[in-house]
Amino acid sequence: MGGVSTRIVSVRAREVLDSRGNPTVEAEVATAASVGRASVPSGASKGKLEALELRDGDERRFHGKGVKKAVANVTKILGPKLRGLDAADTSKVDAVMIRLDGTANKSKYGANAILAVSMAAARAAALANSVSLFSQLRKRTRYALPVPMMNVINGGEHAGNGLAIQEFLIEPVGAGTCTEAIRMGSEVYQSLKGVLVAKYGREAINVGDEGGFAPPLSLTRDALQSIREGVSKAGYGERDVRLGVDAASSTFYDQKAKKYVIDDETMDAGELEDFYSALRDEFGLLTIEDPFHEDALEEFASITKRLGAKTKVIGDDIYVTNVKRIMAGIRAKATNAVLIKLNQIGSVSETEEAIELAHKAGWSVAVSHRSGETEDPFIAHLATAFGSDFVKTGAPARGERVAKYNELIRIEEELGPRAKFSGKRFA
Ligand code: 2PG
Ligand code: MG
Repeated sequence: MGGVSTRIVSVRAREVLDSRGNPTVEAEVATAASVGRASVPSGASKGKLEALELRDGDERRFHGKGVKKAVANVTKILGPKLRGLDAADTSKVDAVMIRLDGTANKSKYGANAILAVSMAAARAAALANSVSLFSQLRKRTRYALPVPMMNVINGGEHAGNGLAIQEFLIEPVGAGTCTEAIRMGSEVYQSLKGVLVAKYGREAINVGDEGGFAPPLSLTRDALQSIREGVSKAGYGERDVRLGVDAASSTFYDQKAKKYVIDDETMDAGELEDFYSALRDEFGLLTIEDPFHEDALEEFASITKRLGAKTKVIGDDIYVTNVKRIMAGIRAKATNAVLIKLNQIGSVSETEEAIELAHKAGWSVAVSHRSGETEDPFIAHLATAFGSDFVKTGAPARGERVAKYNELIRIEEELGPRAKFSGKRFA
C-alpha cells in the first residue's frame, strides 16, 4: 500500500439529504485510480459532548439546517491540504484535518465535514487497491460478522407515541450466520406487524425514524410483550432471538427533580435500576443501553455490577465514542459494553481507537447508525473489520437501514468460510 495510486488528487463535497429529509454532507475523495464517496448521518437523541455537527443557521435554507459552510470547509480548506497524502493512511489524513481544525470538538470546520472526508478517503483507498472496505479498514485474516440489533418498536424522540424508552430491539443470536440473523429479524418484524394490528389496530403499524413500528403505547412492558409474541409467532424461541432496549434515558430525565419520568411514574435512580432488573428477568434482556442519564457514571456502575454477568450494559451518550470518556468508564467499571458512532467523534481513526480500547478492556462493542441516516453502508464494513459483537442499524425495513443489512449479506458471502458470526458468543 501507499503506492502512487492511493495518493489523494482532489476532494469534493456537496449537500445531500438524510433519511429525515434534512441536509447532510457527502464527500468525494479522488485518487488517480478511484473516487471514494461517503456521507454522514445525524442523531436526534444526541450526547451533549458529541463532536459538533456544523449547521448554517440560515433560516432561509432548510430551516437553518443547511450544511453549505461544512461543504465549503471541505472544498476550500480541508481538501486542498490533503492533496498528495496517501488516502490509505487514515491516521495521517485524520490528523491533518484535526490539526487544521484545532478545537477539541471539531467545532471550527465541523465534524460532519471532517468525517465525510475521512470516510471517503478510506473508501477511495479500498477502491484503488481493489479490496473491499472492511479489509482496507483492517488487514485481518479472521473477520467477524456482528449480531444485528434491530429496532422493531420506536419510542422516545424517534416516534410520536408515549413510550419513554427510545428503542426496543431484537437480537437473533441463535442464527448460524449474520445472513440468517437478518432473515430471522425480518420474519419477526413481519410477525410483530400482525401482532400489533390484531391488538391495537392498523394505526399501531405506522413507523418511526428508524423503521420500527410506533404503536400508540405508553408502557414499556406492553411493547416488550408484543415483541415477545412476534418472536414466538415467527417460530423462534426466546433464546434464539434475544431482546434489548436503548432507554436513551437523558431524554426522560428531569434534571431539576433528579428523577426519571417513565411509564406514568416518577422514579429515582435506584427505583429505575429495580425497574430494569425486573424487565431483564421477565424478558431476558441481553442488552440495556443508556439506562441512566449521560453523566450518571456511578448509577451505570451500580447496574453493571448487579446485571453485568448476564446482560450487556451499553454506554452511548455517556461515552460519545471518545477514548477519554471510555477510559473513565473502564476505570469506574461503569459498563461492560460501548456503542460506537463515527459521527459522535468525527473521524474514522478516532473511532477505530475507541473500538480497540473497548476490546482491550474486554467489553462488547456495538457499532451503530444514527436515527437520521443515509444510504451509505460504511458501518457494515467497520463492524466486520473490527469483529464487533453487534451492529445496531434500525428495523429490517426502510432503505437507509436495509442498506447496511444488505451490505452485511454481501460481506458474509465474500468472506465465505473465513466468516465468523458473533452470535455464537451469546447463544
Ligand atoms: C441512539 C441513536 C441511534 P440517535 O441513541 O443509540 O439509534 O439515536 O441517532 O437519535 O442519537
Ligand atoms: Mg443510544
